[in-house]
Amino acid sequence: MNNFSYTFTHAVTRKPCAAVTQGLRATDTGTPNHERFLEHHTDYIAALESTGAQVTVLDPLDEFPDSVFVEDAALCLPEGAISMRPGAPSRLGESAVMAPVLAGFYDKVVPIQGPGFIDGGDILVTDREILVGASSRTNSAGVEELREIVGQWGYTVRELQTPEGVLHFKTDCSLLDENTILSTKRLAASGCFDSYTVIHVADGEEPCANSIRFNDLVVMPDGFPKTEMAVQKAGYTVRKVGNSEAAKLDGGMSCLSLRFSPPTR
Ligand code: CIR
Repeated sequence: MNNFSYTFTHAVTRKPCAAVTQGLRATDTGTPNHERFLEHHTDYIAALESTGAQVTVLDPLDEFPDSVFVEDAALCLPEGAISMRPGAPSRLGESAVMAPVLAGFYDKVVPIQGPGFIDGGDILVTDREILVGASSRTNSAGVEELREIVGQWGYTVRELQTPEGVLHFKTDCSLLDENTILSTKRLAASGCFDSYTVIHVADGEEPCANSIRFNDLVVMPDGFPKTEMAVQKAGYTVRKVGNSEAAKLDGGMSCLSLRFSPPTR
């Protein structure tokens, strides 16, 4: 396996803290149940570990209610890690907590210094480019700073628009392999994936667009049978994980981990 955008030796996760009940949400559909969230989180870690990856599980961090959503604090590439600058004021400090963890794996952890903002959830890395959706959390200044950093490593960054009312770019899409993207129809309609093969999420099943390809598995939230069948039919092995509690906070499968293969040193 050598496709860096979906084969990984490592993942970092953080257990949901008790204060996760206070996490950010666009619409209040109920308070997440902490116990159930922990159960789902344990299942999620087991799914990642079942592929042979080494999964780091960080302690809960009550000072940051949304800290279970580790993806937003960093971007991990083979060349180095980049510490993000999250656009929600209550989450800004999460990257400073994540950076030393990543320094355990990487020689280089480069910070986005601002004034722009950028969340990891708005970044989709494929084998040929890095797509970033401007959103309520990510602005063009943040994208530009990312472009400067990863440009030195040979990456091309394409700035796109996250659909109105959608939290993050990857709320609506996932990479399934180097050429295939699972996407909501509303996002794919913008033409942003025209050079890729697109599998559309079934109507009414939009929340499962936030899935992840992790080694041999596509990890999907439970409860979206039509899309699950379409993904299976396309030849992928699907592993379902409960996501009812994270979904109350607009979170899905990608948000719960940083996935990477650190350089050997
Ligand atoms: C937030 O609003 O920031 C959290 N409640 C959810 C973050 C989800 N993260 C992601 O999509 N990468």
